[in-house]
Amino acid sequence: MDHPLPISGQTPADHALNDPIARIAVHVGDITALPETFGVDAIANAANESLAGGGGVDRAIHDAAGRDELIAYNREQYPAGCPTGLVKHSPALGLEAQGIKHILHAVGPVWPEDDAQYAMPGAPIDDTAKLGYTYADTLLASCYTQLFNLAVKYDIQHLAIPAISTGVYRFPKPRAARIAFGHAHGHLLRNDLPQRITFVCFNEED
Ligand code: AR6
Repeated sequence: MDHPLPISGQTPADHALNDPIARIAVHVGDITALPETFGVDAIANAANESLAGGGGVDRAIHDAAGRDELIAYNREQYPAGCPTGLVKHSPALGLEAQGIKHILHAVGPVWPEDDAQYAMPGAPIDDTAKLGYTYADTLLASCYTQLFNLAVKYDIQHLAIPAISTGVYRFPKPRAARIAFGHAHGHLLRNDLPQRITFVCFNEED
């Protein structure tokens, strides 16, 4: 069956190669220690608005890239930090030894606890809300849109992404996965870059 939205100018062979589902992978492991055979040239970070480091995957990435240098770079480039839902770029610094050139620092939303201002009027303020009916859904979706747009801007071939917001920010994991995969699929349908996306899960539950 023909693809509904083929990338312009591609041959049937290109078309098969560019099948969006075939360009998405899941890997269980540490995003700072990916096998070099993957050819990952950029990783996303689950950062906070300060861009000054934190715990979880943010800590692992700072440790691997060089904590002081990465904090100094982000402080100089982004003195106001990064608002929730947006993404900022840095070089990979110490991770360049692994072939990684870019870090995309995404600030995901904190999953709201019982606060009506975070849901559409009338929607439940919990994981039973339909997808898109909490503002946290929109903010997480915005992170993914920005990540993929930056992948195009920086000519990123293979982007690895952790499970943004699903750790200390408590975003329900299945809900976050639907947003992540939906946006990845939608982007790949229309774009050559990144050629591949690997969702890196720290454990089987992720
Ligand atoms: N590689 C891949 N995934 C990881 C790794 C790793 N090395 N370590 C943790 N994870 P979290 P958030 C997974 O809490 O929820 C930080 O302090 C983890 O299992 O790192 O977006 C920031 O500075 C989980 O599935 O990020 C912010 O303040 C996922 O990464 C805040 O936490 C995200 O968990 C951001 O919270």
